[in-house]
Amino acid sequence: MTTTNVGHPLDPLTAEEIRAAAAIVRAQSGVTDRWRFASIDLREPSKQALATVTGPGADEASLPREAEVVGWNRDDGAAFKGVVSLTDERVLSWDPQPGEHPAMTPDEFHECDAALRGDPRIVEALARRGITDLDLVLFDTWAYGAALVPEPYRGRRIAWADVWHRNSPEANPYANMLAGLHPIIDLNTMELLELEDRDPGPPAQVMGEYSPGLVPGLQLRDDVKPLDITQPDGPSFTIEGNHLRWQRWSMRLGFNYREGLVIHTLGYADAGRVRKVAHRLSFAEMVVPYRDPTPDHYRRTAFDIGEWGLGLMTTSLELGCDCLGEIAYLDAVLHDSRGEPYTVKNAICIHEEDDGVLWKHVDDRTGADTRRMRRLVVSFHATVANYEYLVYWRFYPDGNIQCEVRATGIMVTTPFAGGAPPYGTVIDQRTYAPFHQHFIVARLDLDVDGEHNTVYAAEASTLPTGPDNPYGLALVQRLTPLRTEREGIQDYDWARQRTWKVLNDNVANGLGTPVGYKLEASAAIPALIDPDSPVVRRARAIEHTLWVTPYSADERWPCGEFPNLSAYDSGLPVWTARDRSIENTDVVLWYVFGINHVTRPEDWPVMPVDMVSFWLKPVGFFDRNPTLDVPAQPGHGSAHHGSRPAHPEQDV
Ligand SMILES: [Cu+2]
Repeated sequence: MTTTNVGHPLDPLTAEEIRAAAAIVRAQSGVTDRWRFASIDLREPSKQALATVTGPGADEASLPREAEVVGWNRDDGAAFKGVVSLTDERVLSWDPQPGEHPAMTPDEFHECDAALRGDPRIVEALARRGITDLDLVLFDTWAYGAALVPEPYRGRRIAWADVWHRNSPEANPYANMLAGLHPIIDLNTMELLELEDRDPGPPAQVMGEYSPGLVPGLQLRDDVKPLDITQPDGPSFTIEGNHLRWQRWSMRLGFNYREGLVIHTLGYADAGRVRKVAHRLSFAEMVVPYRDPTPDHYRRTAFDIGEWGLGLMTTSLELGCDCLGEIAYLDAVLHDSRGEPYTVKNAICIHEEDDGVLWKHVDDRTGADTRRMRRLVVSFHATVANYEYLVYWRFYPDGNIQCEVRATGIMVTTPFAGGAPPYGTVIDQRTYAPFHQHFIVARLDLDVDGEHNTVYAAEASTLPTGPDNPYGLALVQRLTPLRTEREGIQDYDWARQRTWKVLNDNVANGLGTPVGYKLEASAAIPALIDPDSPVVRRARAIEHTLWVTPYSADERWPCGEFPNLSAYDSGLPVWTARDRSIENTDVVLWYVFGINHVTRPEDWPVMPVDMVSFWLKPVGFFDRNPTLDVPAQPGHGSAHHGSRPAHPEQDV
């Protein structure tokens, strides 16, 4: 599979471009070695600019390349954000961000670990717990919310850490939390400000190992035979640069430090013409509050995208992809806090899967007609310290899109003395795993057959029994247009089976009704948190299932651009307070879904994946089932005519 770079304006920054952007702000904006770069990322061209280069005959490489740069000075903590023209080698803007703390960087995580293990107060606290081999200790740094920062450190770039101890060099680093032991660190000076050191009680003897060699008495199953997928003629997709095509689908793949994978310019070819479905799909935030008020956990509220970056946490699938069949990979280019680029090999996986039956009917006279489903899967895996998020965007031949997240990895667990706390599940000897939630905010910039769309709440409604409905059977669907941002704030409603239709009222299908896609509200979870709690003040976005905003290039981060050490949510609640019109315009849907993780013994010591997903499905986008042209399996499945060739693939 060749992946030559064709230089499209939506391609992520190259290593050379990242290095150039850092050099330009150093030379022109007084950025010194005392600074860190939180992010150097492509400033994506506007929709209008893109439209000028994607038409027939347009030169796609002709748009100016720009980088968005965020950095701060470690000496005074002052943060700046700017735009750099890579084409003109010039800083276009460089603006102070007073009071803001850019996202945590992996460099700080590692430097923090190094600083802590060299601190005599830590060494002494560990020795008192009988731990003298510091190679067996892991310092796991977490970010703070502003309201929980101890008074003397307000305004500083601080973090707190857990300390973990493993039983042997190869053992699970997250098996034994040293409860009660929490350093508080200034990340700019790497100074240990405070060491919380409470008496943890006697240590618990847990079996926290999952690697077979470390699990006592484990017999591997011996009845698992090989299951191989062979694609002798290769996969059915093609990828040129970042442009991916499969059956009728086409899209561009992007990637950045924060969202990880981005799906750009998604279209479906229908009768030889590419019909737009979405301009851009990504995850814009993930909020993980632990629901345990005890001293070890009360400040554990991770913003895995805004504080840490799902892109930065993305792991190379060289390390284990476990997709079967013919796979293509794309690398990702990121950078460290000095602005030095590095490559994550095989960051994005592209492959095709069999998925059972697509459609079927058995006719008395003519027998069975069956077509098999396949799906194109574009995925990436992020390891956020102890936890893994596996993200799969799946595209189906019938126009369906499924976004699935699998949560796995190792739960945070803590030993307890006395009775088990009610805020978690006991999973091992005197050890519990606190309840927590994973809220993911998907940013869905749908453009169904064009930019002018309206979102409708669609609800099932029963009619009263009466002369027209004598048996009480009548069920109708009510569509309510969401006309303003305030109306666009929606909650899932099981009793009414609420879904949301994104219709283009300006384009009719062959039946005379508007073309559309619907968002099926699966995996929606309620916030279940006091609205006045500090984490909700920082993440108002999680209080509702859906938000709808008119497209604005600068509105990208639902909990604010800088959630690290934030006090309030400066994203969705602030934008939507303007109550702008969202009718027949370019709308963006912000869908909040996730896992209310009531921990189980079976999730320990490594969690079998928990899967949640939502779907986008065509509703009247096509006039009928668009997959009648899917060929039967050779030698199977079409009782009428055997296996006929499909329509020749339209080149789009
Ligand atoms: Cu969980």
